[in-house]
Amino acid sequence: MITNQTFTMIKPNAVEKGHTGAIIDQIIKGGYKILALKYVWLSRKEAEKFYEIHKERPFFDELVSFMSRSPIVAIALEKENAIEAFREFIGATDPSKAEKGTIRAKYGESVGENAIHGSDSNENAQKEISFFFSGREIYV
Ligand code: IDP
Ligand code: MG
Repeated sequence: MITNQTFTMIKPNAVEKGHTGAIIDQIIKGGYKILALKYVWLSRKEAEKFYEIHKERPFFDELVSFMSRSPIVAIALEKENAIEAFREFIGATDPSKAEKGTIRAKYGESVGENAIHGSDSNENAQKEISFFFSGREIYV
């Protein structure tokens, strides 16, 4: 099991507002190594597929509409204990509850438009990385 990799997306609201560079800078300065990176406009179908695990949640439709409204930046990352470390690094799902200085506290606008994604398990991280990148595109 790979435990030193995670997956992130800079979400549409943060890309739209021009925060891509600042967020990538914060991630690199936080000690994460970029293994792969891509600028992508997800179709509605692709967003539905990516968030399949949330399809029964009441906010699924809102989430899919949001994530497919404009481009995102998909990034595979490496760090020791990557999953837990990165979720702490980005802050709580609800930006108003995220610790000061975290990416979600700085750039999140609401619980839905919370600026950035972070994988929640090693298994999901590998699925999410494979969703966006072929083996050829990952520089481990
Ligand atoms: P996480 O991204 O912190 O792991 P999850 O509960 O897995 O949070 O939810 C996935 C994504 O769905 C969130 O990052 C957020 O964009 C969106 N979301 C979560 N809860 C709500 C909600 O109550 N309303 C709208 N969107 C939500
Ligand atoms: Mg989650």
